[in-house]
Amino acid sequence: MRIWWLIISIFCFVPLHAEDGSQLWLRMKRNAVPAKVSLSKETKKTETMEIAIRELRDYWNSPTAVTLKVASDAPGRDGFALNRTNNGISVSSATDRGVLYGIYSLLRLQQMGDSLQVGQTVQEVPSYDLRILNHWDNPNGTIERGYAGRSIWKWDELPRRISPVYEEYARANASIGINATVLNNVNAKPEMLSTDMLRKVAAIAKVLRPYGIKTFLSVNFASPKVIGGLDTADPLDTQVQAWWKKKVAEIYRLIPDFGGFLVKANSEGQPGPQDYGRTHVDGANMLADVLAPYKGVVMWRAFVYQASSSDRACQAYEEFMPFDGQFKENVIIQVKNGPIDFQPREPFSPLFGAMRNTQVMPEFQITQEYLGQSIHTVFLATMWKDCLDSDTYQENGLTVAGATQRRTVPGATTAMAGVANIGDVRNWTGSDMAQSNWYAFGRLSWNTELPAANIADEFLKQTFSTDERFVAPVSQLLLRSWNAAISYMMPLGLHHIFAEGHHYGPEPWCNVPGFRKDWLPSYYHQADSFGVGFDRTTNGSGAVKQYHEPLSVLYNDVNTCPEEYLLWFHHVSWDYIMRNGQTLWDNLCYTYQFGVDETVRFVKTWENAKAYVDAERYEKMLQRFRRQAADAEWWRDACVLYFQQYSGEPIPAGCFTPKHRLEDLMRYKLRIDNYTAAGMDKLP
Ligand code: BDP
Repeated sequence: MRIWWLIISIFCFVPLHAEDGSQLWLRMKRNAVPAKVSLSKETKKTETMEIAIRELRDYWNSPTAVTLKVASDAPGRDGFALNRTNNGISVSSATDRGVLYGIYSLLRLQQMGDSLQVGQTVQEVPSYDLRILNHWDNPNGTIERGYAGRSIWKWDELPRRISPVYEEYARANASIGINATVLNNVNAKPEMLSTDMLRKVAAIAKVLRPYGIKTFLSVNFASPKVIGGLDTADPLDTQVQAWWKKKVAEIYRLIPDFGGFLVKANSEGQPGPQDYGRTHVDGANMLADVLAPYKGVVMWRAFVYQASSSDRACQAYEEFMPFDGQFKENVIIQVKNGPIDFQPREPFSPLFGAMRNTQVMPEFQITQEYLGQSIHTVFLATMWKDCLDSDTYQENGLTVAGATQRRTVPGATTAMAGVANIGDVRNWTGSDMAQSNWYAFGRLSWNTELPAANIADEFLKQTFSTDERFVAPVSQLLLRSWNAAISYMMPLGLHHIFAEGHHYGPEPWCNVPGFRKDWLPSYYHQADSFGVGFDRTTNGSGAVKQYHEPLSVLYNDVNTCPEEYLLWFHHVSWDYIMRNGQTLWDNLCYTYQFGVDETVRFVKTWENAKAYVDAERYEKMLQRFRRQAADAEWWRDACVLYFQQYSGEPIPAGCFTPKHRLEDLMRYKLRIDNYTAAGMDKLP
């Protein structure tokens, strides 16, 4: 009788745990008996230290005892040392935060099936001071370019109710070294700075703080006017300055360790200092002065372009280079990886390395606005490495990583930003595989030297399975996925031929009457009966001149320009002979088809991985891989058939037979809610 009762109660009260992806890469098995963890004598038990102790007690499965130690001679700047002797393992750092990163590193080793040997020491110091997420979340709960539900910040309930998700978020970030976050959209609403909102922000900051995460806000430059009641937001106006001073004092009363502001000014309709005849320097330095007494920083975005006659790719450089050396030392210029806008593939922005007397930080987009959103699997570590490892040639061997990691002045802050792909769906990122990009951003901002392959392995082993029969093929899939996406979307340097507005599918023909021309695909592809591509050589827009030699010369010459950037820098004739002997037209067709073939192989790889993945995540990802393969055909047909109108050439025999007709694709309009997982099968 009793036993039956027991069985029935277990059945009723223990939920049958469906795999919903909510645990991300943090899937350690909880100990039945707490692990042996102690603090060294002089180490204080701060809140952060309590987290470190709790994590180890609960999840460190080894009998080897661990001692945590904060000591001034241990690595600083969030760094740590792990050291194993006969007496056990010590985790030491100059700060409690460093110890926290140390214990997560130890737990990662355990999850990966690795261990520290006696006598072995591991020392790590992060590449950047700030490893920061940028949420493009709005106060009304929507997310600009968000594909994983609504915002995790529940402003309506705050500060009364603190969602448990905030702490899960903090923990996930700390486990991969992320130590800062901007809570709201760069297209910032002025009311974000109202006292009411700031109290809510303070409540979030309080949860994030013990996990070593600093809170930042995006601010609207017109705030003194819109919520301050002033009739101007001119940065040189003393009343405006006084308003910011008072506002910042209020923020620091509520959030003593507040990080600072992120500003998108005079870009895509946002207000800025130029509205008053002032410059980016005037605007950024005014805010920097106000934040300086509190050690706050200003991250001022270089993503600015106007509907002018000059090439959009040139504008950030033209705007910011003349100001080099004029920004205050707590200003960091935040530069997108490429000169245009998070396209599938761009050369690195020429501002990297060129601004020598200004602190510059790279901004990457984790959310896949231009890379299949939360449907396509595109592992971005490969793409970010490509940028970070680029040689700027500004100085001997100075890469983008090197240029952004060095300090222009001793007190300056170094940083790397990523536009988050996080929302309130159970698995955080919509696609279970898209978690890998959040993971990769954290790991790379911690250590830009980490190979993409290591990051893929780490992610897969912790999130899915350590079985090599799973890890080896799926890791290959991830590593090839960026190149595959470029191939079926925009090969050979093509860019910005997306559908208008949502940017999910292809629309190289897009023409919206009255639209600015630099918002239309034809501005970027320039297809005509001669050829295709944007002439940015010295005969064209001259963008090549913004690169240091030898790059400027290399990019300028069609014969030496790397083929992956060919149509970025050159307008090339359809019959131009590529390095493999094919004409440009044929090569374009074959590359699109290669992209499609890759996605078909990805479906196969995933099907073969079935035995190693739980049924829920397997099924959901399978749907996505299939959708990606169908979308790749959609992209291929749309682009090849559209360009064929100009080239007048046939698709090479045996390359592929289009699945769609151009006129059908041109009529098709994707409704924004059609491409959520539920509506995936409604696409062409
Ligand atoms: C573009 C996005 C737009 C952003 C903008 C930015 O389409 O939603 O506001 O970037 O970074 O790529 O400011």
